[in-house]
Amino acid sequence: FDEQERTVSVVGVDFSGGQPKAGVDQGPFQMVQFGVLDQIKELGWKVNFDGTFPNFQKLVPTEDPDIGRMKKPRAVSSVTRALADKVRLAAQKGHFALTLGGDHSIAIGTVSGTAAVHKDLCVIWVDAHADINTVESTDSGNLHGCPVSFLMGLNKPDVPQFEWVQPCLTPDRIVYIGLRDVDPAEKKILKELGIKAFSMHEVDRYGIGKVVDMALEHVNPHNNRPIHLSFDVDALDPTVAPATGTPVRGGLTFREGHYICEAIAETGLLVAMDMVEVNPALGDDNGLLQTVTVGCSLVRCGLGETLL
Ligand code: HAR
Ligand code: MN
Ligand code: MN
Ligand code: MN
Repeated sequence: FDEQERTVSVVGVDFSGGQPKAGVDQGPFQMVQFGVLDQIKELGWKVNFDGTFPNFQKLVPTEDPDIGRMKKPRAVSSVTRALADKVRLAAQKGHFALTLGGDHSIAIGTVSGTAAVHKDLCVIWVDAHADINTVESTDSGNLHGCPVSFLMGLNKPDVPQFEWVQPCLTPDRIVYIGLRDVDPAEKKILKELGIKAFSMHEVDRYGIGKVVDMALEHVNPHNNRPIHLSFDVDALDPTVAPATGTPVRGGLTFREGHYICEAIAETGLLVAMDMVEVNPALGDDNGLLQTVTVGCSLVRCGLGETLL
């Protein structure tokens, strides 16, 4: 990014329809209230924030019965479609696209938006979960467990509500870090497509430094692809980020999470970041503060905050 381009477009997605727990739609308010926008400005970025809430809630239809196993398909579709447009416009201006969620179904929109502009995009998905269930394989029907299948075009025939989604990700251009709760059907998909994943087992074995090196080497072998970092706060251990809808024990430490963001920022190739699944309604006040704080500091690291 040159001087003029150091602008972040921040989109707050007040949306929870990709999963059943209320409150995750308040994640963006909380992070903004905690001061994330000023913190980003202090790092030297210009901040472009459309703070008119409700931003996306107003797109949620009142009637949205299940289609097959899918829950709230119309809501997820219309919100992610509008979000994709916003993110695409930001990327077209050369801005860094920062999206504050919201549940992880919104990545259907964010990755679609950046991929429409950055043709050679690769994605680093930091999560306890693989979020690659298809509309057939999902047990829960919660679409936050499915975004990657839409982005890769794995749902055939096309689900009419999501026909607008252009398959924009190939198996070699996504890599996971932090997995520890992957459904059997998802394991099968990952294996069959040869998708690279560094689970917590690999983080233990190699250490986070080596894991991030290997992840980048896999997804960006020539260091020339723009990177989209989709960070689900539940990748962190629940002791570090308790206020989230589907916490899983044995996650990334505070430093491991931050190291991932720092090292990716250091490549100079990061063009977009999602911070999702911060749910202020879950847990006690301390857990809430802890989770919102860590969400904001991960964002700052992604935007180049360094220790020294
Ligand atoms: N794999 C399970 C499902 O499909 C759980 C998915 C999700 N939770 C998340 N996504 N927070 O990362 O329902
Ligand atoms: Mn997720
Ligand atoms: Mn998750
Ligand atoms: Mn399609």
